[in-house]
Amino acid sequence: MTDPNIRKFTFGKPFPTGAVIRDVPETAHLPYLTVSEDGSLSMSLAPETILYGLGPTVRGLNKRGWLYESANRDDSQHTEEKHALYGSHNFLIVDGPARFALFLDTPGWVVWDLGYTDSDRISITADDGFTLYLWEAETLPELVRGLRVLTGAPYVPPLWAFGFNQSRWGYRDENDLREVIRRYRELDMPLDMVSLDLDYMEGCRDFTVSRERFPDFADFNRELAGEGIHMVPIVDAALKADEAWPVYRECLEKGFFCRKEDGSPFFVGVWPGKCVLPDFADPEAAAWFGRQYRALTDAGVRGFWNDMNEPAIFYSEDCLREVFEKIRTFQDRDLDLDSFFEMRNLFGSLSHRDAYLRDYFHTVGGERIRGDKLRNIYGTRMTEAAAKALKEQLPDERVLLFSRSSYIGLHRSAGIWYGDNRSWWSHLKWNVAQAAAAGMSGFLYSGADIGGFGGDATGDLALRWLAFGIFSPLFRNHSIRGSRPQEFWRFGREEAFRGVLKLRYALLPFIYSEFVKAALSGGMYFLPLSFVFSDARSRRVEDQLMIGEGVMTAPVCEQNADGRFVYLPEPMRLFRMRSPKDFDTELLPAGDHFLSCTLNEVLVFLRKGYCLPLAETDGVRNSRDVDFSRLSALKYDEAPVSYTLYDDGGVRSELSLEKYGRTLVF
Ligand code: MIG
Repeated sequence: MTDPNIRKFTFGKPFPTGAVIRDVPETAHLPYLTVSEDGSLSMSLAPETILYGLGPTVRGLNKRGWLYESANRDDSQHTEEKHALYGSHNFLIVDGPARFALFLDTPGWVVWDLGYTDSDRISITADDGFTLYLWEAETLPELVRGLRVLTGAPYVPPLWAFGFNQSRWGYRDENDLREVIRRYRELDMPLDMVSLDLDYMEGCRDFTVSRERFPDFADFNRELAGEGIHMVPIVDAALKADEAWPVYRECLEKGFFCRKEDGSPFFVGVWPGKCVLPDFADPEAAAWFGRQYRALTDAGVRGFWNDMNEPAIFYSEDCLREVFEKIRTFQDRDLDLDSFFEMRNLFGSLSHRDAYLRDYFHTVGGERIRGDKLRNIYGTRMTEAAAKALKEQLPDERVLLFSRSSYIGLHRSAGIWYGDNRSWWSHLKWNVAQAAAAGMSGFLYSGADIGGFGGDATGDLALRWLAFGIFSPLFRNHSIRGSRPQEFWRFGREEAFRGVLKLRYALLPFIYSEFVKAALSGGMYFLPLSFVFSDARSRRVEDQLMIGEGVMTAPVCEQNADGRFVYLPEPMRLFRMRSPKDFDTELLPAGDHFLSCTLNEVLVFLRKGYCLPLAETDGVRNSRDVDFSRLSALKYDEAPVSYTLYDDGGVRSELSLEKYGRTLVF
């Protein structure tokens, strides 16, 4: 494969995001797009053109017909009318008579009108200067590979990070965690990780652990590690403004915070109460923040999730004061419709205002840059700082790191999760599109909260979601405090949950190998059908995905359905799997099929010439127990097939992953 011919076009003075790692010569002329005087880019679309990309944002796989914003935002209501979520992945594929991809590199606001105002036109407008990269290729995977050539290879976490992660906002102490782990163990349901949410900290202060709830954290970590369980604590972006806390004092003394125009700290409210936002755009401040992770790595922690780094702001100190002043004027008034809602809105509109980003400044190389100019790389800088520091602290180990906010470039250092989805069937279906879109931009290690974060899950939703989730590299059940408990043993049907969870562990060698192959080749782990097959129908399928080139999954995303329609672009062998060993199978011709799928089943499809290797899962408690050297395989027919398997060679870091590949014949 030859590298695509990438063209580069600069408009204005873009702030360097660090996303691009390759030198590309500047061109004066751009194909396809018209550049207007204000830098807006536009082109007309043929009726059949499909648009892909933009990462795991709102709506489906084909991005045509909606207006999207690159504006990293903490918005927990992921409804269809939204325009932006936590990450900005300015990568777009245009797949029509013209087939090309572009990456618009700018850390500021971008509006993507993708056939929203006029269904046959694209118009892209950035607030600030940008660098545009554009390239063509024959195939969709080749277009994705172009982005990898430009921005580098994805992060590969250690093997244990591909195990199952049980999380919940609300596990308060050692005993809560012990109980969760005990139940999984008792029911013979494998588990690799438990996430720690805000509850583990001392008053939501990053890098602290509550003494009361975790009397000896290092000791507890050792106890769990002995059982093959990793604790994965959360780290929030903002730091509590508490003079008695050394981390905050140091942040103040060194001036490592975002500032108001007058140079004083920009105080905001987040979980801990009054906080400062560390200035991650200042390399020294970022490095200092990274060093703080040592408090937890010293206690044995090897995995983290970085949250609230859009940055999330509940209120700014100044705006809160104004609101309180204003609210008094409503007291004792006869409130009519307008004034009542105006009053109600005063508090309601305080959170996550875009305007806050214009109220604070970063300091970069002595220069002041307003918050909104760098909004989309704030969380990326935080997480890159963590990744760098973790490498220094643990030079011989690969660690687990994933973030909520992201920008392309971060895919080299960490994974992402898709934030606060809900226990809705529509969000299960949306997860399918998100998984493929995240992989396009390079975030191979990513996933949604399985079962849904907000709201109350039901057993059938949890099972159906699990049936898709077992293929997701980041494989985590997470839910909000106060919601219906959502661990996989909360809903009865234990045999069904166990069978599907075990299937994940049987698939671990396959999942890990396909992941590594995608990472090494500049490819994707999950692929839309159109990335593998060239027929017209495949281009419109949004609820079935390929895993690598040979395997397809088609989750049931509808309540009370006893099966679903599945489209097969070519003959495939269906495995209806209830556990690694309990399944039935049939050969299906190309075309449309209604396939039954009971709640305890997972539909797995195999192409001719491919196989699905499976590990033994009897007695498997976690990824440590999975034996990569004793595999069987599901096959399309009797003909021998070879499979390239990757073992992770342990958690050692300076690994050239290529080294661990070997070919098996089944
Ligand atoms: O505003 O730490 O997306 O996973 O459980 C909520 C509490 C803050 C948002 C994260 C979610 C996490 C929650 N956090």
